[in-house]
Amino acid sequence: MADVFELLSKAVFEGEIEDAEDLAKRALSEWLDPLSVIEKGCVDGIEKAGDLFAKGEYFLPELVAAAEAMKAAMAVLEPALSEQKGERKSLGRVVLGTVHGDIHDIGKSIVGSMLSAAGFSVHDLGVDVSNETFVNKVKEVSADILGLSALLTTTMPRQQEVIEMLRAEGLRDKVKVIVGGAPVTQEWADKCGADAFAEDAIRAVQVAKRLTGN
Ligand code: B12
Repeated sequence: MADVFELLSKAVFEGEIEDAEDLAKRALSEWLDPLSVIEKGCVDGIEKAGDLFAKGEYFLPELVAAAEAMKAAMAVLEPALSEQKGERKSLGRVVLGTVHGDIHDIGKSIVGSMLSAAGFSVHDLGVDVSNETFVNKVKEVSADILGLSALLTTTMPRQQEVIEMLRAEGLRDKVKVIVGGAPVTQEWADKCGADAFAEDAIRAVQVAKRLTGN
């Protein structure tokens, strides 16, 4: 019999919104770890949809449906992730968002939830965030970390622009910049002047802790 991870992956992959939501609830009622459910269920399903899209076997409406199903499941799972946080002192202030021209928010939001669950105070600016908005927010909250997400090769240059703008404003040595997103690599992180790269949310937490001396 298929387990809840497989069923959830399939519901996301097929863009079945109600099934995805119900299966996420079922997973929590079975006391499964929310992060495992996200990774083995939701992420597995959305990646399968992405693979078919890349091969030209899935079209945009199917990809959108898969993303909607994933978001419905995430809406159930993310509060459970945050509950693991408990009462602890903040490990630091993080400003996070997806760069201008890019509306992919699923991975960025998982990173935000995980950082928050780990004890960071996260200011999530959402998607399609202008370079100025990032810099202004870093200034406003005296951020320790700025996390920039980019899912498109065409929007990765925005990460470098934000870093250059921080430098121009005299803020570059006050905040650590972490870049991420599917096309982002360590090589790009070095090239664009970031302090670090993390390929997934778990590593993002490890890197954020290292950079803030926690
Ligand atoms: C879902 C999806 C969509 C959804 C997004 C819905 C939403 N609300 O987010 C929709 C349908 C809207 C969409 C639209 C488009 N998409 Co799209 N999409 C995807 C898909 C299938 C999955 C992305 C995803 O959510 N993955 C799951 C999450 C959990 O993984 P993740 O995002 O990589 O995040 C993890 C890590 O990267 C990292 N991370 C992410 N952010 C950050 C930030 C920091 C600071 C750190 C440290 C780490 C980190 O941690 C995360 C958690 O582990 C990818 C394919 C893929 N495999 O990536 C294509 C993909 C990214 N899209 C693609 C394209 C081309 C598009 C469109 C241009 C399509 C079109 N013709 O219109 C538009 C662009 C719209 C825009 N302007 O942004 C291409 C990009 C190609 C490229 N190299 O540039 C991809 C790779 C598909 C493909 N193979 O062709 N897309």
